[in-house]
Amino acid sequence: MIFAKKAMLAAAGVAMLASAVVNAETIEVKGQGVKFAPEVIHAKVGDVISFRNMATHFVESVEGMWPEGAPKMLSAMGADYDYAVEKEGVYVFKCPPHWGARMGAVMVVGEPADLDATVAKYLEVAESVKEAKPAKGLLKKFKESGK
Ligand SMILES: [Cu+2]
Repeated sequence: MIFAKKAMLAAAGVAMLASAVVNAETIEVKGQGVKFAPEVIHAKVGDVISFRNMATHFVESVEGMWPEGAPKMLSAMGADYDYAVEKEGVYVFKCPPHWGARMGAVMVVGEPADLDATVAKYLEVAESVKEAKPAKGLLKKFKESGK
């Protein structure tokens, strides 16, 4: 009996996993001039962020603006790139060669309970770390977008 119950629980687990995969989406982010389109992304765990039209661009996580334990982003110059979303939270990434022109984006995964505090913390990082400064405008844009 115990074995049967375990097997049922395992089957239920597989079914849940399967439905999560079915609901997973591919979200396309394009390099457009010296911007990512879109610049504000809403995603969920299981989605894939698909970077396309990346000639002259690449993508990298912004230090200090990344959920703890989430895999970092780093693509090759000029290449398409797929990033599988594994963790809830707020992410900021950049195109390093065009970061001075603010080519980056803010991505929210799931519904983080500490969203406002995290955005406030990232804004502090943008104020204090020179390398992170271009994120300020993106985070403000994100706040204005109404989340
Ligand atoms: Cu770029």
